[in-house]
Amino acid sequence: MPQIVLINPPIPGKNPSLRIPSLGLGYLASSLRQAGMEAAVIDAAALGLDHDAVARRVASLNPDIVGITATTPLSGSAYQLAKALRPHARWLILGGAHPSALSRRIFEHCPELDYGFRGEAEESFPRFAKALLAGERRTDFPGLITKDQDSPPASVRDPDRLPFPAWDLMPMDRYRHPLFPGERLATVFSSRGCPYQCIFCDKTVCGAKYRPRGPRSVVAELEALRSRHGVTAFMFYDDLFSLDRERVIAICRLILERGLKIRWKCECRVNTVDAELLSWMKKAGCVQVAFGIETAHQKGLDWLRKGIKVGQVQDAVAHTRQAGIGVLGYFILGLPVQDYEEELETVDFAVRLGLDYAQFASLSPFPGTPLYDLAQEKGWYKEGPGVAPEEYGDTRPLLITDYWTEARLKRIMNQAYRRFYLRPGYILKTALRPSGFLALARSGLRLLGWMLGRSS
Ligand code: B12
Ligand code: SF4
Repeated sequence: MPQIVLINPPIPGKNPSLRIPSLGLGYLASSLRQAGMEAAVIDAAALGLDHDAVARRVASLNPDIVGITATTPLSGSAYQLAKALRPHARWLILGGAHPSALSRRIFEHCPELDYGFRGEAEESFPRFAKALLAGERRTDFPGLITKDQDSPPASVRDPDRLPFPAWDLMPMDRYRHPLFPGERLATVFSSRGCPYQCIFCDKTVCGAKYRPRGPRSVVAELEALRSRHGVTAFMFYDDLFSLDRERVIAICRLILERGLKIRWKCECRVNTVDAELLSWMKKAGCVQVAFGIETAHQKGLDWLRKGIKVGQVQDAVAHTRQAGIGVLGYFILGLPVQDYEEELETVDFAVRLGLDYAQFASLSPFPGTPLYDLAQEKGWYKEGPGVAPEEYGDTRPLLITDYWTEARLKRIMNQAYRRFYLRPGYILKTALRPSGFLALARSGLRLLGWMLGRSS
């Protein structure tokens, strides 16, 4: 019987199109195991379990410690789970982006919790868990928060020293992503931290210090996932995968040298890619790069402290397309320095760039970000149901100004998705892709449902 059960909480609103492994729980489970403890993982989101079903599983496992992970959008679900699990665990602990940002305030929202953890917990949490199980009552562990003790977030100095995530404890057959239909997939962190300072970014878990892993270790992890778990599709979710271009080229070279037949996607900043790097990435199996483009306007980019120029966006997208790699653009709408017309220009910019996919999000002041402090100061902060399609849960923070009311935000989000996805040229292009028609039909139906059901 495991002493410790780690849980990714249920996602309210059934059957999301993405099911992504909780890499943090995989890392924690392998670190606990390395420290000589037995752990189990219940990925309720991936398994489609509700809170009662998780409670029943936990009761049957009878662990001493239950650890729950939570981002802010899933904090409501995590708190509900903590309540349901209270009778079944000696100690209930919350970790992840939400407690990392909120610190001791989690206990106001959820008094059922015994402890919280801030930051990267692979080194500190196993030491704490061992002490708890041994009956010690020490609290001097980096990142540990108690009802009367705060702590700065814990950090892992050298991520290469960590054991690979415990994939054998995760439901690998449940994960899916529309980019890789029918393939087994995994997420990978090949570096941690990012030195940039985008105003909307929560860096309370991984921080500003860039800590790359060595190419050999990264490719060994890919190989292990391929050979032991049949994974052929990988998603690099590093904060800033392409900060060091030589390192990325070295990873690509190794993938090619080892003859690893895989497909992968990654997230890059537009100012860190060039034609040569992208051609290496393509050769090594990269099928999609996601860029945080955010807006079409330089004044908006500057206000977001994005540290990029509009011209860099155009170059990066053009080079990526020339390399034969698909491009996903992330955009933010509802900037206080831009009006409705200007946001529509952002949508038109997304169309002109020739992106394969675009994701539009409303500007959200997540706790732990500089934007959160600004929103509090200006009275712009509001918690509410999300205003975009496919948003899970209901705890998304919104930035509401006199101009950007919820109704106006909903209208721009609705129009953005319709304008980008429901144009004939896009529909034709997507329908002609292999498996494109099916994907299009699915996303079209979802979009239609959202527009009929939720638009104002
Ligand atoms: C992959 C990813 C996703 C994936 C899936 C998330 C998943 N299942 O893990 C997808 C694409 C679905 C996604 C979506 C969104 N995401 Co996201 N995502 C990420 C990303 C890039 C990587 C997550 C990861 O694997 N991290 C690596 C591991 C090692 O870190 P970790 O999971 O946090 O776990 C560590 C610690 O937190 C801690 N820990 C975690 N759990 C526990 C539990 C216990 C008991 C303990 C002790 C410790 C502990 O220890 C772990 C090991 O060090 C992060 C950025 C980042 N740097 O983490 C953003 C991030 C988590 N996402 C974020 C956001 C805002 C979103 C969206 C709202 C974006 C949007 N479209 O608007 C949605 C909402 C998703 C949702 N419902 O929660 C924010 C969250 C901010 C916040 N305060 O909640 C982040 C931090 C990005 C950022 N820098 O602002 N995301
Ligand atoms: S959004 Fe990306 S580039 Fe900006 S600070 Fe966050 S991780 Fe770094």
